[in-house]
Amino acid sequence: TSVIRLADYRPPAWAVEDVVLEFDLGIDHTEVTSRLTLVRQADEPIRLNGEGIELLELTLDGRPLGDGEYILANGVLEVAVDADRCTLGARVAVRPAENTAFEGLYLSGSRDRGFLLTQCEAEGFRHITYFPDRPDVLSKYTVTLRADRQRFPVLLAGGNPDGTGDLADGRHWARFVDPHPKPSYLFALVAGRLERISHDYTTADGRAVALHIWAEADVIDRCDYAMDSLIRSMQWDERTYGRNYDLDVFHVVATHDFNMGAMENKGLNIFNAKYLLADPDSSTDDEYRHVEAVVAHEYFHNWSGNRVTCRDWFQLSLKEGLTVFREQSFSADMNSVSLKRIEDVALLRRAQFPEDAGPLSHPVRPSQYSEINNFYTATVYEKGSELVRMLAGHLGRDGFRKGMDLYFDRHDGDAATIEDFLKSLGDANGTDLSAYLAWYGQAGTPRLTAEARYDATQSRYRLTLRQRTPASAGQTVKHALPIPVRLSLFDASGKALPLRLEGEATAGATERTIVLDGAERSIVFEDIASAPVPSLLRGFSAPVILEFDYAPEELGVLLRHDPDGFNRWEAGQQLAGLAYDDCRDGKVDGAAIGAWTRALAQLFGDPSVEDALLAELLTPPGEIELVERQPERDPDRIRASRQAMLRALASRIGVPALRARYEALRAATSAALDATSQAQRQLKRRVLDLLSLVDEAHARELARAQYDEAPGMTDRLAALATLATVDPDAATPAFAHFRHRYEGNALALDKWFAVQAQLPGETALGRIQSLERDDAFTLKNPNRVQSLLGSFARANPSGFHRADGAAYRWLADRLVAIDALNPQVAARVATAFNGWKRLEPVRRESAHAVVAELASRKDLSRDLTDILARVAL
Ligand code: BAL
Ligand code: ZN
Repeated sequence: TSVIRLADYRPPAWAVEDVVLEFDLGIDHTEVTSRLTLVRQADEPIRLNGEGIELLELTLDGRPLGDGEYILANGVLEVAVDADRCTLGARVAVRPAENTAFEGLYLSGSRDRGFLLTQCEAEGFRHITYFPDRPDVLSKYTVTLRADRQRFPVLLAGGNPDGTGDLADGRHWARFVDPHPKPSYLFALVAGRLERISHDYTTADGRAVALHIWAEADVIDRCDYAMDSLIRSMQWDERTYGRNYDLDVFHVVATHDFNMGAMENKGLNIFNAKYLLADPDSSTDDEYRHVEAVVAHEYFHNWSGNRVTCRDWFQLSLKEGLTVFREQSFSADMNSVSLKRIEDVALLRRAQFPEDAGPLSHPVRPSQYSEINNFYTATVYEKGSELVRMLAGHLGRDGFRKGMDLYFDRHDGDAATIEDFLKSLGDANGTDLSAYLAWYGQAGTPRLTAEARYDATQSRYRLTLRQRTPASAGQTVKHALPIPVRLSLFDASGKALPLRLEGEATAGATERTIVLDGAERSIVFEDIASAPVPSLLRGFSAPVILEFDYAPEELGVLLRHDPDGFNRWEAGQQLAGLAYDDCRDGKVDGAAIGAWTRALAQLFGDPSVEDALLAELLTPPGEIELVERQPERDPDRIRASRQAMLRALASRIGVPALRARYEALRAATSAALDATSQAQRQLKRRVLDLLSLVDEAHARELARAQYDEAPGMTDRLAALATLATVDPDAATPAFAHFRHRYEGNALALDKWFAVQAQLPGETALGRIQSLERDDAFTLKNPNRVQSLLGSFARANPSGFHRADGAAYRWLADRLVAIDALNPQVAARVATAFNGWKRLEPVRRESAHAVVAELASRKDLSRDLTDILARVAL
């Protein structure tokens, strides 16, 4: 397969000033007529991309072109033209119902009831018509849709409405004009039978905007929370960044058939139903938060992505990292700053750190790719957001806002680069941020080591910071990066000390940010009366792995006293990591496990600790994160050690305290969605899980009762998961009940599949195979595939990595089948093989055999081939 390189970028040879599109829509056959106004930028032929479409007619300035007047080869249509300006017309046919890859124009749902929709990012538009399908070609779109009125009563495209009307034979039409130039990946249309909810919104700058959320009739009553979230997002972006919406209508559409989470098409966002629908009976608290976050994310793209887009796909993080950062800030403002930070860092560690430590590791701005669909990754999104956060931290709130204003101002209507972004932020603040560019080009998670020396005679504390980034896939030479380290020092009683650095006249604040911008830096704090406990990298001020040789009791001090909610949790995580080391191989013995259980038992009984934070503190790093602590991984042993440490914690807290806490939380149970109620549910779940380790019979009864009594999905699903872990047999009737209760509710059934897919141990594969035979299972639906195969392969280490390799062989078989339908989905599931090299030898051998065999096949898609080729290396 061919490789695209950042270094080879060249501006487009032809600009497309405007695009006139007409669609004659049909499920089996859709005809697309296009008229492009092209303007020469370089002395080259016109080259348009097109894949899987049938060319019916081509015209140049109205004159039909014959066979010899153009070249059509390898997905590129080439027309040599003398003039500097011309109109190229094309008529093509596409087949939506046959499009199982969900890229371009396709059918969601059944032939007789479903609707038509598009997905164009990154390169879907070339499946709709011939076009220079690259993000730096921005054009004005006029789109007319024509279809049978009965079958397709609702016709939508991006832009402002520009007329509707009837046609002969029961057909009708609707036209849309988008005044904002946009790249082809932001084009969208939707046609079918859909219901809507609406809201009249007025922007801060006075524009009346009709907001519409569209969904199929059976789920339209589950869109209210998304509408609330949209309104809050619009208000927040006006308040926080001074950004207003810029069209007269804003459509949002829900579909069950979608490869991504959602898509920010201009004026017509399309959502995977999973991130749009929410109701207490079928959605968990986490899902409510996800809906709020994804609605905000897609809305925020209207500026960070649409008004200012990317020059090329290497710059993907320019819009994605920035928009994730904006979304995270919004969610923090709507909920809790420190809980949001905990959630985001936990995700980074669970998803991005392993990605960056394996063969799929790549920089936030990759330098090459062979399939761009495979770069919608945790690195581009989540690590990309961390880089923006460092820049924002560097500039401060007002400075960052000034920088963002200049970026939006300067680049409105542009296809920009990461350099443009850094330059705008820097110029607005009279500073040079180009040193941060190195973060965008270097893969791998830096290791930050800190070493401390306390000199009692001089009351001085010296901290030496060093950095090192291990070699990563295809990148062996690493450079020092600017690493902002926010820190405080505490005395043994937990009091934060005023900080005076060597050479400074007076002590200042109790928190400082030190930037490590070379391989090593030492700093000396004066007037430190006794050996302090450092709180380092507060708020997770840089996406690195911190190594500092804490004594367990020092972490105990931070865990009890650090006012930075994130670092308090972090101290607990670090201590849990040490405690885990004390629980390896069946022994449960050492200072760390003692300190961890003691500190948590104390916090458990402390009424000043909020429920939500306590629930987080009671959750040690997961099995996937703990892998990082073990050079050669054996998922069974990791799981056993983790269970042993949790059992030690539960014993320390004690059955009476756990039971009492559970009963108190049970008495408070409601379906309310406020933060307090959510926190209670979350803590209740943690308490029940702990209880199940030391008081099994009673926990089983509680879980059964919780399932029966649950007023909403959060409690119901938690009970099901606990019951299944404690006693799989006892859980069988509950699973059957759930399956029946939610017949026809796709999102609830996804959770039913996912919970079962994550049940650990040797029996997992057999369970998966029988779930595959359930009537509701299909390889054609991406959410269903993720809920069963994705959950199993990625979130069930002990089940997937069984020692005999049977699950690897089974997954390989399924990947081939999925790939024939939907290459993007197959490629995503295949990333589960990313970590095979670090498995213990027996598993490594069988994983390697499976990966190598798959990688040698010649009949797989470019998406899957690309992942396998990199993973197999
Ligand atoms: N642009 C792809 C989906 C998203 O990140 O919003
Ligand atoms: Zn995005």
